[in-house]
Amino acid sequence: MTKPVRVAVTGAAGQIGYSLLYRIASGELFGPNTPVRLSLIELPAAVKAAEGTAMELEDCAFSTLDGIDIHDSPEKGLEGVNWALLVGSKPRGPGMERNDLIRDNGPIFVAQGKALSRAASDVRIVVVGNPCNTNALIAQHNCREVPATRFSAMTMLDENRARAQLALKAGVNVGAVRNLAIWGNHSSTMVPDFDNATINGKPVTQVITERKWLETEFLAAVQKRGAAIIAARGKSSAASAASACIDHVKRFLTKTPAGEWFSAAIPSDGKLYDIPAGLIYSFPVRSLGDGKYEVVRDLKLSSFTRELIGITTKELLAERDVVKDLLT
Ligand code: NAX
Repeated sequence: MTKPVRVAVTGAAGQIGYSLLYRIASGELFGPNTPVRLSLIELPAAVKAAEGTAMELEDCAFSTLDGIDIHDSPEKGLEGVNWALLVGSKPRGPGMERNDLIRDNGPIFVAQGKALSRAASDVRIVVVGNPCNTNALIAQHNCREVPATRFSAMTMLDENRARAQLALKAGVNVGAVRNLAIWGNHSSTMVPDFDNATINGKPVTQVITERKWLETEFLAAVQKRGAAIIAARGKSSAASAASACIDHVKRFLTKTPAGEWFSAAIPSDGKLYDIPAGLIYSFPVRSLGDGKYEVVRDLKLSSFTRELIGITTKELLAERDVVKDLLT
């Protein structure tokens, strides 16, 4: 019998949790032969709702679901887990500035970071809850027992959004669009690097020759997609965010084919592309398939992209400054 993979999801009763948990429990993430034991972590007030989600998960009768535990604290909920998917955080309230949100959510990730010392020795952490880069930074600083490289924040939704927009413009299937790296912060300053992406193996700029569209409409569509979805749906992205989280974990689990890469925010070592050390920064990443990964080196960046990278880097440095008292 294969040992179950233990996966914790915070914010389990939330919108993303609702979409995400089924796809993990169904065997889609770790395969049909790997049992999964879920740890649902919620605020005390939302435990009842998490119990409802757990009942539905049981009713799906997934043979890959080994069991479900529900917790109202990260200490118990993260104990022994192999994957910690940190989705729960406070949403931005009306009139709230980004810095207020960062300060409000910071303590959540201090507590979860400390609790991660109780996780399994191979634990890997994915932060989805916003502002995800800085939340991941806080959790990582508060858990020195786990190597920094095991912490990541999700920019896969931004990559998927960018690939979808390019596919629509070029009139191709989204699978034809590859190597679309997102640089920097998961915020409206994110940088989708269309210069190094390809469509059916050709540079995007040879297929979509209207550079002005790439630099204006495309960029704005990707950077503001989250807001457009809220405006249309009255709620923030949930199914697409859960799907991106599944993609993120899968990409790390699988060896990336030669010549390809994907986007994930990981700790910068300060040696590549002039990105300051320590920031949780979205790079083009390749998984080595054995739990390790590397940043793709020597990509040529246009002056347009470099300028935007400067802006997103500045934003992340400012965010780090806002939470500096929470970083040990
Ligand atoms: P919901 O408000 O539907 O659910 C959040 C859940 O988290 C709630 O059930 C709440 O009780 C719980 N929660 C809050 N604090 C908690 C804590 N300390 N411990 C455990 N649970 C806690 O939000 P949802 O739509 O699911 O979004 C979750 C987070 O994902 C938000 O921060 C959102 O901004 C972020 N997103 C990140 C994306 C990304 O690409 N990185 C995209 C989608 C999404 O906007």
